[in-house]
Parts: sequence; C-alpha cells; structure tokens
Amino acid sequence: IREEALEKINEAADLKELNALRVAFLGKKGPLQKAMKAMKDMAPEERKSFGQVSNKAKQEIAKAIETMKENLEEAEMNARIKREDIDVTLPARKLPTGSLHPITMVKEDIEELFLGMGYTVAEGPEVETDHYNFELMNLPKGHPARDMQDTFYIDENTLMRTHTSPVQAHVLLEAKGKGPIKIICPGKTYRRDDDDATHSHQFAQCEGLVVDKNVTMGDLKGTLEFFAKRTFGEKREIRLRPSYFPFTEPSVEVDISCGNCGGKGCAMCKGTGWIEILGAGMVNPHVLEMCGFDPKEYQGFAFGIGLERVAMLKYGIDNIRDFYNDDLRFLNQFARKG
Ligand code: FA5
Repeated sequence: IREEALEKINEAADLKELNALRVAFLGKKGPLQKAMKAMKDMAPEERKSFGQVSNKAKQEIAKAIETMKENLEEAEMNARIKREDIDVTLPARKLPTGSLHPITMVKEDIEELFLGMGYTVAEGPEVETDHYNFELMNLPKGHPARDMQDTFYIDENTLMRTHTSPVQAHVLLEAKGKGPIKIICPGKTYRRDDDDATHSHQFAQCEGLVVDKNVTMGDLKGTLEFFAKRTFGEKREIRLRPSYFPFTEPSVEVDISCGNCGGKGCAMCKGTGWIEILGAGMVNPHVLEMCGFDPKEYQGFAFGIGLERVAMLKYGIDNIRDFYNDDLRFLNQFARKG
C-alpha cells in the first residue's frame, strides 16, 4: 500500500488529484483503515508489529502528500506569476476622452478675459419671473418692445428667460443702491424663435454690467474693443450703431469688421464689411431707479453678447444647429489638445 501510494503521490499532476489520493489512501474507507480493522483478530505480538508498520506507512504517506502539496503550490504560483507578467514596455492603450463643447470654450474664454479686468461672474435663474425678465428691464406689460423677444411662458408670471439681462436686476437689488458693480453673467436663454441657420429656440448669452460713479460711453466702447480684439484678433475694429433697447439709453448695436474680407465687403458680411455681434448701451436711469440706485449718483453700461454668434464667427461655422446635434465628428474638431 505504502509503495503504491508514494508512487501515485509523486505522479500527481495538480492539487485536485493530490487531494483525491489523500482521501483514497488516508480516508476512512482507505486500505490502511481497512488493514487496521483486521488487527483485532491478530495475536497480540503480531498486532503490535503490524500496528507499528501501518502507522509508519500512514505517516510516510501523509508526509509525502504534504511535501507534494508544497511543490504543487509553488509550481502553480510560478505559473501564475508567469501568466500575469506585465510588460511595462508596452505602449499604453489610448482611452477615448471627451472635450469641451465650443460654446463652453467661448464662455470660458470670455469669463477669463473679463475676470482679468476685475469683473466677477454672476448667476441668475433660467426660469424667471415676468417681473425680472421684463418689468425691471423697463418693459412693462403691453410694451411693444416685448415683441422683440418671443417668450416661452410657464404661467402668467413665470417664463423661460429670454435674455440674461434680468440678472442685472438681481445684482443691482442685491447691492442695495451701493456701487461699484462689475459683473458678467453667461448663461442659457430661450425664445420662441423658429430654428434656422442663425436662430435657435435655446441659445446662450453673456451679460455684462458696470455701475459706478462717472461711467461713460467711452468706457463701454473701450471695453468692447478690448473684448473684440482679444477674441477675434488685434486687427479687428468695432463700430457702434444707434439702436433701441428699453433697458439702455442710448442703445447701440456693435459690429465687428469682417475677418473674411478685412472690411472690403464679401458674402459673409453681405457686402457691408461689418458683422453684428452684440447689443449694448448705457443703463437706462429708470432701470437703475427701479433697482434701488440713484441715477444722479450712479451711471452704468451694459452689454449682451450672443455666444453662438461669437463661436460661429470665431470658428467659421455657418449653421447654429451644428452646436446642438451632438455629432462627434463636428465637436472633435474643436478639442483642445493637452
Ligand atoms: C438682447 O437680448 C439684449 N438683452 C442685449 C443687451 C444687453 C442690450 C444689455 C443692451 C444691454 P438681442 O435680442 O439683440 O438683445 O440679443 C442679443 C444677442 O443674442 C443677438 O445679437 C444674438 O447674437 C443672440 N440671439 C438672439 N436671439 C437668438 C436666437 N434665437 N438664436 C441664437 N442667438 C440669438
């Protein structure tokens, strides 16, 4: 029995086989156990020596199993280490990463530019009251200029803000009549416009508001010129055209010289040499008054930039819908490396 067991143990290929041998030779139903049972019919002398022999055989088998177990375990560990060996010289697999949306990039660039001029970034709600979106912006109910901004109403007094200008009122009221104020507010805006190549029912604006003593139209022009040159290039010029917004007086529309033809006139600027980029003006004294500021003491300027418009000009995009189609082939073109 001993020899047969030792031979088989040495040939065991793996731990499972070895365990089966342990059960077979040392288990209750094994040959040694059977032989021990036969001992009770033996003469005492014979029983003693038989007992010694079989105990010795049992110990030897157990020891052989233990030794073999260690060997097999070590072999298995070595095989595993080999299998899981990592080749550190292999180049890493490239993981696909996302990138910032071009509108987000334009927004962040504008934020950085104005933060550098001492502005802070304000925020306001996208679901707004009629009071803030219109009344405090000098657009009382029934005012014809309300038609300039077709509105998504939630109920009679609640709406999706049609511009970022109501943030002016929030900031002014919070300041409780004390300047200076110097904020920008980028954010989403909503209008019931029919979607086409240059209009979307949801778009983004960036409001700017400066209120202090002795603020002039010259400050407004200088600020917007700085913005235009930084955003589109040093060679670009701006011009102010008289316009109308109920919340500014005087109001202007600001054009930038066409980057495509350098101002000579081409298809992109419809032959005029200029492209409109934003609305602006001196804060209407009535708005200051409604928002708790004394217009004899304080003046201000404000502007509202369409972010899609800026992104389209900057990146040469001719269809605003491209921004909202989530087409990675389009979006990946703007991924900033590093
Ligand atoms: C306003 O919304 C004013 N609140 C801007 C302003 C602020 C003037 C402060 C004076 C002082 P307007 O309706 O022109 O103005 O919109 C401003 C810009 O938003 C436009 O020049 C345009 O770039 C963008 N815009 C307006 N409607 C849409 C639209 N449907 N889709 C995409 N962009 C739009």
